[in-house]
Amino acid sequence: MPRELITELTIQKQWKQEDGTPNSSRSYDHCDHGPGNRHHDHDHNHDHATSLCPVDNLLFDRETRGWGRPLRVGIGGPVGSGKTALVASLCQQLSSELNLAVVTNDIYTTEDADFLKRAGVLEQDRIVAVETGCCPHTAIRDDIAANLEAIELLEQRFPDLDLVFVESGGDNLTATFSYGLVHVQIFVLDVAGGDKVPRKGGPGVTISDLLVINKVDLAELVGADLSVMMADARSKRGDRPVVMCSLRSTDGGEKVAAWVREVLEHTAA
Ligand SMILES: Nc1nc2c(ncn2[C@@H]2O[C@H](COP(=O)(O)OP(=O)(O)OP(=O)(O)O)[C@@H](O)[C@H]2O)c(=O)[nH]1
Ligand SMILES: [Mg+2]
Repeated sequence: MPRELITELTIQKQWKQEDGTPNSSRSYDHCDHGPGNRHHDHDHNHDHATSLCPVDNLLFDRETRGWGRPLRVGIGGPVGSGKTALVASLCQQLSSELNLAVVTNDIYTTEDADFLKRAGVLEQDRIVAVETGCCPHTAIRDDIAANLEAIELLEQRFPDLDLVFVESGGDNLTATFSYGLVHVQIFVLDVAGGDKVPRKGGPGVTISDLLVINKVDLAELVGADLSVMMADARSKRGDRPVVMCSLRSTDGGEKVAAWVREVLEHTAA
């Protein structure tokens, strides 16, 4: 499998200066594609995951709401796609540099919070479970009170929190977070669900701030064509970023962690 496919992150660079004009002089970690340039309109082979995040593409309305802290990052996606594995990976990578907490959502249990506590990814009282008792999307989009209470509890316990991950219960392609609950949202798909899934669309696929296509290690086993998945994801998402990974490998979530760092950096108050 070409390594480029596994690590590729497409990012639109539309940074603007204070007068609203594109900031073409801004320096990037490596390649600046420039405003409006589509990824791969050029002939070179590199990893885009450390490019600056496209803050201007984020859908959260910062003009009226402001970013505030802690930054709240929603993680949604179908059942079993790897949301908890991603939360675990992000906590392991970021906890030495950031003050973190996690809210998990399960319908009838505290399974995912228990898993994260057993795995020791954070101190136990930094992980709070919400038992939704209802469809997962209801608790992250329509009636977000229980999740807001969980975040408030964590903010009281840890007044200097930098970031809270909110993991949705496993749902379907219609699930999205309310922007009253999170600032940015990541949607996680599973290669084993079939290479058709990105082209089925839905708001998680099309407008999440970052689309993660996980379990690339299973592609051959399930006959999934990763290039089809990437092409379909791009065509659904335009220039919104997509990353492919396997959270089975220890460095599987690195690109997502890099994206989170960049969002944090560029949403600083
Ligand atoms: N092969 C493989 N397995 C993975 C990968 N990521 C996660 N898994 C496994 O997939 C299963 C489901 O992962 P979870 O992280 O629990 O998925 P989830 O999306 O949180 O599941 P729900 O919260 O129940 O919707 C677990 O057995 C993980 O170990 C991956 O990249 N490759
Ligand atoms: Mg989970």
